[in-house]
Amino acid sequence: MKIYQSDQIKNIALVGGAKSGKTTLAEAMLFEGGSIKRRGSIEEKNTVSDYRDIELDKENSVVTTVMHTVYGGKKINIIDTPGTASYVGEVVTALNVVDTALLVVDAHEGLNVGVELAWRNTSRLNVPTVFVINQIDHEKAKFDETLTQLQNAYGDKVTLAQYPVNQGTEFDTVIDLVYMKQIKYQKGGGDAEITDIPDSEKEKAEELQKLLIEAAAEGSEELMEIYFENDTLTIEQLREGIRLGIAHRKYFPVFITSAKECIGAGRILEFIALSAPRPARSPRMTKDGTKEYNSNREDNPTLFVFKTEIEPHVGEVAYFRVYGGEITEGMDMINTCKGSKERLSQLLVSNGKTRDKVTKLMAGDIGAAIKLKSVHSSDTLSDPDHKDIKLERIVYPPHKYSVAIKAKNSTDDEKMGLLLHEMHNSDPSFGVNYSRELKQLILTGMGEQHINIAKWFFDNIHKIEFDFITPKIPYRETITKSAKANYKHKKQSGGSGQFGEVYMLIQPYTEGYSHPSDLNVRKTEEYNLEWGGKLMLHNCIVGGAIDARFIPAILKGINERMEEGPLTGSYARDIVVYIYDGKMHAVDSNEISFKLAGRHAFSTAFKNAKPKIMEPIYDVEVFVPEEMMGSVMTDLQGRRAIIMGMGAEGHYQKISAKVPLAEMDRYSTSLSSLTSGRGNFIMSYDEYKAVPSDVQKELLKKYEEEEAKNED
Ligand SMILES: Nc1nc2c(ncn2[C@@H]2O[C@H](COP(=O)(O)OP(=O)(O)OP(=O)(O)O)[C@@H](O)[C@H]2O)c(=O)[nH]1
Ligand SMILES: [Mg+2]
Repeated sequence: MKIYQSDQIKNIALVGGAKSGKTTLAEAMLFEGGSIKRRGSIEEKNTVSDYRDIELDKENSVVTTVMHTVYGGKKINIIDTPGTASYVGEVVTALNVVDTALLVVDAHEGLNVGVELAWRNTSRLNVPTVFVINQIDHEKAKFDETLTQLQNAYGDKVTLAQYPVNQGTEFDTVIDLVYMKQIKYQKGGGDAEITDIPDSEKEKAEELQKLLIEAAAEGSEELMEIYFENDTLTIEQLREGIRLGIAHRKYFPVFITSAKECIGAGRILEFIALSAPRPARSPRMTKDGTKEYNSNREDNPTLFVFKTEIEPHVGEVAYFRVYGGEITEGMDMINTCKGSKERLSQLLVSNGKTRDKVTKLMAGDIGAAIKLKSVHSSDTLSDPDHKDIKLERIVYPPHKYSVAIKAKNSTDDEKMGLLLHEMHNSDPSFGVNYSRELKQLILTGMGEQHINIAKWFFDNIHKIEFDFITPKIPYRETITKSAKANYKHKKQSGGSGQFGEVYMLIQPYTEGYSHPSDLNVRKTEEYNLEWGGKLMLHNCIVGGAIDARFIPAILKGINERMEEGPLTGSYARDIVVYIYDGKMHAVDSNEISFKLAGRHAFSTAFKNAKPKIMEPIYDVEVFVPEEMMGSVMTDLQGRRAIIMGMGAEGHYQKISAKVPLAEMDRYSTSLSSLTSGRGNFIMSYDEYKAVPSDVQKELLKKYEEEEAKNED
């Protein structure tokens, strides 16, 4: 394959709502660019992009797919992304490494939640965006309404570059406002007939072209001046204005397609080749913020791995974008994030599962490598002279859904763990973590469907039986008043015995607490607990009643009990302990005796100190269309939420609330069904708070029942 220079490369991602036609459009583009001889379809299960078993089974995209074609002498790298909302991690991956997004809008759906989500991601990641209104051939296509919705939502810089002359099943003709020509297509592809604009369309076309020229003139001051002077722009000036406007997200052109009938895909490729931003438009910073890599050939060879995927019969494939220099086959590189050596024994460019060898890739290009030793998403590979170059990692949205998973047969545990880690490596927005505290393997993701990918693989490929379980809540225990207790551990068996006695007082920890007046604190130890909160230990022993060397053993006993709180077995926190008296025996006292005495005394004191169960409270921000506020609020109140505020945020209303984690189980699914998928939310940990007394009662009862079951 030919080697393409940085300025001959364009990188685009197809984003948008589910089933808008992204994969079909990618297929049409590959066909128009001559990369495939025959177009596949979703229905026939033979598209280049949706080739994985899970995609063939579900008939939609699940994973980003890298493809490329050539048009007008430019290599166009195309990344197709899934539109299903909870696969958003894949969209974020793609948008991190492309220079333009094609936001595909389904003409009979109009502006739906998928379009809104895609728009939010392109604007958050500042990716230049071109709208493609697809499915104009659909019998229910409503082009004008869709355009108005887009302009109302995203402003009048959403400007037509084309418009359809007809729509619905007869659709075959568009007016191109850049060329000011009519293009009549043959359904299914083939040469289009380009003619002058007929009189019947002239007035409309001129009016719309004026809007296009005005938008383009805003691309630069120079063009603005030319426009004021001449009241128009030449086609070159128009192109320049469009190019600048897109690159700075000041202008969002709208194109028209029927991907299914292969109408319009070639024109978009031509537009991308001529007017879409170059790779230099999207630099990537180093993690330490000292250098920006902007796809410059003069820089040292640097590539950024944005995705890895294990493929049957091939092994792990690493997809990367070159951000500096040129990369050649056989090159030795350093994985700067891991400090390991990697040889690029094969350089590849891919079209779905088809991969071709290349000898060289220039800065700005996208390629793949196989047989690397240890490379993960967001790793940087650099030449051995630049071991410290680490490019900024991809940042994924916080997870919205979590579930605990348990293999039905414990012999599957290890295999299941490995497979889940593989999934995480290939899609870092899918998390897997063993919680030592909860003793559960927790999966986290962007939504229920995201987590269900694991289910699909276990059911269909690996045949592992498992259960999804509601994750336990990491409760905490603490006390609300002070209490005293003592415990004597005494055991006599044969020769030497065990003896230790401890007197302690405990009280709640709050900042600036004061000591009881009758105790004389001799030594203080402060511990920041691993699970949050504090333990303060005060030694108030007088007259050597307990030797100082036994204090660590007492602390150990207390710690053991704090790790498994006396109420429900949850971690205890925020407690002040005073050890003020005790007894020891010259021969029989040892560490184990004092550990046990400390543990029991603490346990009794804890139970007498009006203990409370605390639960994690989360700050939750919910974004909903105004008309759905009522039902979302009612639902939140049913979740013991405290509403902190409400206000407009863009086209949405934002509700801020504090909600107990225990009430957030499957919230993404509930919110989605309450708002027909339009609602969105983020949540972050805020603080621990005591649970209401009825909840405490219930939790105590549940714990007792579980304990009784375990003893049976
Ligand atoms: N009538 C019509 N149908 C289309 C067009 N483009 C795609 N379709 C159909 O719409 C359905 C979805 O197409 P896909 O290409 O899978 O859409 P997608 O956006 O990739 O979907 P996800 O990957 O699930 O996000 C399929 O049945 C296609 O045949 C079009 O231009 N016109
Ligand atoms: Mg798709």
